[in-house]
Amino acid sequence: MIPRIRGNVQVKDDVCHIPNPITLKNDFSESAVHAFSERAAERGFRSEAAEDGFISIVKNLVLDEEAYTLSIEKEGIRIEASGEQGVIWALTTLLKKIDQDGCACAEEAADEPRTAHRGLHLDVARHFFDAGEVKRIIEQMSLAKMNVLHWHLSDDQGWRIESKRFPKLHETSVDYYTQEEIRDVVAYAGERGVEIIPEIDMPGHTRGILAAYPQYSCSGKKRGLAKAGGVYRRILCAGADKTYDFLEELLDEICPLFPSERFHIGGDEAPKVEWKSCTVCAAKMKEQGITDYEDLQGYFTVRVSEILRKYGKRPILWNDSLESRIRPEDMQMQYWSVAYNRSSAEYIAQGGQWIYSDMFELYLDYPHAMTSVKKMYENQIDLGSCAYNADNAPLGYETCVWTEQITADEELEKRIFPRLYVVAELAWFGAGDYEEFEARLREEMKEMEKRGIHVTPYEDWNPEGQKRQQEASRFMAAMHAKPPEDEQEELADTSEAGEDFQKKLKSRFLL
Ligand code: TNX
Repeated sequence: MIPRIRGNVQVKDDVCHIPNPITLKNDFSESAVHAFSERAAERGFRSEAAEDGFISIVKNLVLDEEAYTLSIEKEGIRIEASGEQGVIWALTTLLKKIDQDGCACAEEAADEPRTAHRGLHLDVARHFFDAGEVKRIIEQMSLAKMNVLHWHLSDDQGWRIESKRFPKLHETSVDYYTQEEIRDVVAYAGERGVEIIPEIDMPGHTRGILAAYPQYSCSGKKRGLAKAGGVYRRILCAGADKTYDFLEELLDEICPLFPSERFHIGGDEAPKVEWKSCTVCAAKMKEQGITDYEDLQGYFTVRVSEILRKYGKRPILWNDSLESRIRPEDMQMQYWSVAYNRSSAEYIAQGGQWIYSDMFELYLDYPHAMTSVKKMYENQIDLGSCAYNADNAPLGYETCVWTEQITADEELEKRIFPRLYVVAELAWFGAGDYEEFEARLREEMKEMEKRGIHVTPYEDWNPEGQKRQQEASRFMAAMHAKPPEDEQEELADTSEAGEDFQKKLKSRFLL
């Protein structure tokens, strides 16, 4: 990412000026080259195909999917990769060189990432961010060679996908993406090496769905969208077969919008209060021989996963779901909360696939006072808290931005940048010396600001003393603020989140 290439960089000559127009000889990577042309144009460079192009792209099947080699000489540039993804990263490296000084130093490099999953989770349900803003963020991710955008598209405060079959979903939530916009964002991301994994969170965090179709809750009573953040009692009824019929029809419409082979179905923070007084849930448990409400969630998850499988997709689930022994076989787990440490450690030890997103390490909705640039870098994304086994490393890292308290594009970008680049650096290269990294990061953020992106100013990257204390307390107070009167009885009791969790919260965030 930040002007640095993994592998042996040898400066063989002085400089190589990139000509305008840039000519490319390219046998196999159409979409990577299409995106490159667009991005080069933004920098004032035309590009065209040519038999003896200044840049030649050559297939080399020996290389891994994301690896590439780049050889830069005065006379021309040669890229080798096994497929589109490697070409995208090679061309992205070249773009960065254009950004730095309009020319590239003559060098040879072999580059590849340490980890396969380098993600950003973006919550567009609590507050909505339009397709243009999502694309702006995707472009910055790609420039940092991040490769997954986990798009959190529904929650208690809103549903964000146009649905032709269930139009009340998007009509109730008002702000949403049309299907055409979604296809456009997905294609834009794909050309830039970013896989989009959609998330429809369920059975909890579903007031967005239930505000439009209350018949799929246990009580069937009509209630509006949530007006504040929190964990709500209202969730989908897991006992009723009509819930699954509805989800099947809905997923039949949504799955084809997203080419990814993965689909996130959430599973976090699903209080069982309503299930416990629902006769339909009780009947389903009896029918299935289930005696535990966590296992009813497991049953729900397995049924939804079976639907996904028809579309060639495997489910990803937040680690709360591991509280049930009933699980989809092909799942991947996303670790966010220390509260489910025991079941997570067991799952990991048994060889389950997982993605690391510990809230204390990787949440970008938390202010810099709680998760500073330096702390993120120096912790090197600490895996200690989930008792992971060295033989079973995570697929990679995903940093999350939740938006209960983020309302504007500018604020969103400042939360994400520069910290996304810390994660990108660690996920691609691994850690090194903080001072050296910080110097590069400062340069990179200057480039980013030139592109019109809002970034947290340097003096706020690592708040200390009183400034830190104030910023952290302000955030914690807002997070724990009571919702409006008429919403309070809807909230679930989360005071039993667990001692581990409370301890960690105190030690990390309260001074
Ligand atoms: C927990 S992370 C949540 C989200 C909140 C977030 C706030 C996760 C799976 N659930 O619903 O937005 O904390 O930081």
